[in-house]
Amino acid sequence: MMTLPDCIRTVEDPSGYFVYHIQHPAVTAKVSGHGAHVMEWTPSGQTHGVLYLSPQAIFGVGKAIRGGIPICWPWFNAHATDTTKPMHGIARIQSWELLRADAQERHVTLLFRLQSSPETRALWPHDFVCHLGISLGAQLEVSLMTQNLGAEPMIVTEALHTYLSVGDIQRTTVRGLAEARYLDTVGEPTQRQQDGDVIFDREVDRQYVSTAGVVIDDPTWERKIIVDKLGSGTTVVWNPWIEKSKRLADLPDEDYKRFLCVEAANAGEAAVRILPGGQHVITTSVSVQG
Ligand code: TA6
Repeated sequence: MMTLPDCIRTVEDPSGYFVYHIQHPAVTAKVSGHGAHVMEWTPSGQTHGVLYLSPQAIFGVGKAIRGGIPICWPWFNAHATDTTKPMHGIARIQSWELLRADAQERHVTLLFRLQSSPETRALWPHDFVCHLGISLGAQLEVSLMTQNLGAEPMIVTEALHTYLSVGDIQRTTVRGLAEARYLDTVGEPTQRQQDGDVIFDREVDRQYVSTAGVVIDDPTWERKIIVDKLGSGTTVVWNPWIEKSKRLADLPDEDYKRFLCVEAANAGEAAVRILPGGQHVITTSVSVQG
């Protein structure tokens, strides 16, 4: 077992995987080795955690944790041809290896690795190595690097599926997507164009064609959350609203009011083609004002 900085405590979950509890002057956080999943992140000075984590999240082999930042890779949403394969790919339900953990004066960094195996090849016929770099401090930064170790090109869709905690979804707005084209996947998938800020008065499940950062305005908790990104051509915005929340066993019925997802992604026309020996990096950064 590698030596960890004093500010990181390892707790073994009953499901047998490790959760890293970080208690640092600049930040409090939890990261699970299952899925290399940032579950909680609270910069010092913030009353409310910035990431939403469902109190009914299921921790188990083959299960995705509801909340935090699930890593959706190497496909986003359902598999293109085989619906028996896991939703949102394999990365978020695999156990990742913690390679390094460092604590600096103002932040903590973790580096995880996932390598192809007979188990992953059974689901996705490619040889790869992925690294996930996480920097936690006043700002959160998550970078997913994919390297193609095989002899064939690989096509990847992906999302850093960030759940953000808000005081009241009905008073929350997302700024920075005005005029952007998007695929509305609520009901029959339909191409639309965004008019002004994104508001939440119904189920929202949209894949915006955008490389821009956005600002989430949360007047209830008097704070703004800034989500920026690199290597991402799609911004996914999701809130399940009332009916879908009731259908999700790992989400309290009323908790649609308490979060939204703003995801740095590559989906649809932004799918990434990685040549043999090539690599691709997608990064999301989150910071808070107020
Ligand atoms: O955030 C976009 C989305 O694809 C939604 O359609 C919804 O399914 C969400 O991801 C959550 O997916 P999950 O498999 O984690 O329940």
